[in-house]
Amino acid sequence: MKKCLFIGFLVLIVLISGCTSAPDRSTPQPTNTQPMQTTQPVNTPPQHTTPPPAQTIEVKIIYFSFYPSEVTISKGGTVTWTQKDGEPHTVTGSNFNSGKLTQDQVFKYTFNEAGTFDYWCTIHSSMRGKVIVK
Ligand SMILES: [Cu+2]
Repeated sequence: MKKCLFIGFLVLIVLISGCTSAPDRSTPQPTNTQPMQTTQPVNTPPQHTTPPPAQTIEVKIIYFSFYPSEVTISKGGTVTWTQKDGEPHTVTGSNFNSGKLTQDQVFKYTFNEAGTFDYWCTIHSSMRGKVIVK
């Protein structure tokens, strides 16, 4: 009885494998349907007509100056200063102050009011910058 079952099972397997291997139609390399997609679409439609509400602008502190020295940002945007000089500097305005920034330190300030904000380095008075918030 058990042997009969086993043989039946074997026959079933042979039948199934025979069925699946017999047509032999979908075997050759199904992965190579899209060989080259190196070229990207050039004419992507410009979808952003209005700037995003909160943007981030980066200013580098390098060679004893703020670069770029003047940036324009939308209200609610954040300016990030990255100190790249070996000498310490500050980012000091009338309502913000980074304190002494050493090399690779970062200072961020979010401007929630429109206006023109001058800032400077308290250590080196010739270092000056400006943030225009619109
Ligand atoms: Cu300085």
